[in-house]
Amino acid sequence: MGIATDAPDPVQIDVHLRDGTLASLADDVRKGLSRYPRELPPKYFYDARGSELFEQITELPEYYPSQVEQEILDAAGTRIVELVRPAEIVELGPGSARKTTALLQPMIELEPGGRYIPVDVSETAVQDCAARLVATYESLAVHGVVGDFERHLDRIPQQSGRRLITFLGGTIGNLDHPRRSALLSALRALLGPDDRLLVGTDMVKDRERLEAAYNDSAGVTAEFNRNMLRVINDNLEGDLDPEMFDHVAFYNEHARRIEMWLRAREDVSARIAALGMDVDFEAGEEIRTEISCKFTRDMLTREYSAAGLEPVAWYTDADGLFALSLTGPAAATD
Ligand code: SAH
Ligand code: AVI
Repeated sequence: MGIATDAPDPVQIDVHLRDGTLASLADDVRKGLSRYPRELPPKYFYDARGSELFEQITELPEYYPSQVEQEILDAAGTRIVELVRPAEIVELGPGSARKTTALLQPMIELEPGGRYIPVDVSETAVQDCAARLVATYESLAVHGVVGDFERHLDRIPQQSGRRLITFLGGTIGNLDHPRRSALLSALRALLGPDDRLLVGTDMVKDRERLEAAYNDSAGVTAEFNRNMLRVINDNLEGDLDPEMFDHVAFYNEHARRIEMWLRAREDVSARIAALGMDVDFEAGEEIRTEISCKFTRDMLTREYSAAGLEPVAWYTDADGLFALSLTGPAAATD
């Protein structure tokens, strides 16, 4: 006998990438490799392999941001949920969403039947976290969005109750100031009066600790960095040899950011067939693949204020290595 089920599927996933992404990858690669300095956007690290490599990074002893953010969430997750009382959590760039459990668990305990909306460019990340979470929380609905949080915020499903938007991991630091300010303003526009935004940020600290986190002794970050070239090869019929490029990561103190580059070990000639493009690198020539900005509390307060957001609460670890800021829409001043 078949089992009749009228229950709605607890998982729905909308995919807004694929063809569009290929077009934007093509565009970003054509432009990014034609200008100086050469530069590629970090969102292209995250195919299935890149997402898996990032997960390995989170386990590295040197990569303190994941461990410390987890500690802060473990200590403050229930308090945050009691303060906001969300019916749903929208998360930008969740990856595996492992840390988000510290918010989902109390949300469900407070009121079963909530909804989780992960928004990530990595299709495997959205699928895997959705499957794991509905298996863990019987009453949770997951509506995944495979999309770019800089382009597809309008595809986030209609709100069904008070909303907490989370942006964890310090991923906001992978955007430069103009892009952060555009994203924060767009997020502000999504918030109703009782909705809240929770952002994780890595804080300014000593160079040694920062540089160690991006130059791990196991070489995982180097592989993650080189994965960008594999993504180009796989999607645009390229023949860039990742082994011909060294991983370079350093703290640019003036700009308060880690910069990751790929540096050609010797002269390299490559073809990206889908673009009809030949690219030549002289030995030592570099491509910037990521910036990872570090913050102070003052910088954040100013950036939030400029986006129409006001501080609600601040959570950090004893050493102030990483912070979570909870903000809400600023009261109208007119
Ligand atoms: N929040 C998780 C994962 C951080 S890794 C953590 O803290 O461990 C960054 C995540 O953001 C990846 O899953 C990546 O696929 C996603 N991402 C990066 N740029 C994105 C973009 N422009 N739009 C949507 N997701 C993006
Ligand atoms: C996702 N993002 C916040 C990470 C970071 O630290 O900037 C990505 C990363 N790059 C190298 N290691 C980790």
